Amino acid sequence: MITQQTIGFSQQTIGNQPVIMIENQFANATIALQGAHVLSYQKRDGTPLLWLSDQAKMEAGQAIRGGIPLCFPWFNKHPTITTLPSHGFARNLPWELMRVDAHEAGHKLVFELKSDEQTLTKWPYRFKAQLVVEVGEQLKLTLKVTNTDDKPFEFKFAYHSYFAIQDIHQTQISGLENTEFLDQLKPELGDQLTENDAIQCTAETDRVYHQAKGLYRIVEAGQQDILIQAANCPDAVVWNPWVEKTQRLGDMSAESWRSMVCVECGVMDKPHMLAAGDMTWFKMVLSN
Ligand code: TA6
Repeated sequence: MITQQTIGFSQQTIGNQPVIMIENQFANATIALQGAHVLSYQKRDGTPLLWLSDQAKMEAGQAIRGGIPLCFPWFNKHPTITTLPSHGFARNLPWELMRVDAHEAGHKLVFELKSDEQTLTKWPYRFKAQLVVEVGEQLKLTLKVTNTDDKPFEFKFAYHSYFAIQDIHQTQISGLENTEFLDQLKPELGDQLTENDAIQCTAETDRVYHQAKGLYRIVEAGQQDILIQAANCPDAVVWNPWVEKTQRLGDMSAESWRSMVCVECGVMDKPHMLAAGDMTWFKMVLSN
């Protein structure tokens, strides 16, 4: 039940985007209704967990650069229809806020997106997607996908998380050592590349890891580690656009690649098959 009386919950707008502001004894968070998109999370006496571009477009229907975009029901380009938006349509559509509950561990919000005539023209399957966001000592996201159609479908998704760092040159990502990956910048090398050291970005980095372990750490000298737990997400992506791609993107300031890194979790390699009437879920827990 959504009532303004729910302590620590308020509705505002940023640019032209309606957002939910959460403030409790553990942390503050901001979530845009479009895409059920977590824009910010910061623990009391902590530092911002997520990076949000100072040039993010806050306009209805436009992808927001930063926070945790939810890519669904495909990842990267649509497999066959090039005119469709990259990373699916879920992040560009308004989700419905179904519930906000305040309890001893923080706030729990339930957002919902259901198929309709518009989505069916882009993806011919009936579905219900729910994103449960828990704002407490940790930030927890659980995506639940239900196949409400009478036929099976395959989907991909990503928690496309942009993390706030001080300096990419001082940052390493551990947890993906010896895990096979596809370098999206050199696809000709195939998807069985591996490295046995922690990742240090020294140029544009765009890697899709499969059969990943679901426990990753962003480590930067002098900063609190960022811990990413996503046990039932089979794949991971590490992305930093570096100089040239940043200039091409149009919603990132020139030097901002230095203070962000994406470590994404989800189903980005082989699609997940969901039988008619079935439901599946994927949980990610973030902390810093
Ligand atoms: O997850 C990495 C990636 O697929 C990159 O290739 C880059 O395209 C990035 O996502 C951002 O995509 P977007 O559509 O949000 O600009």
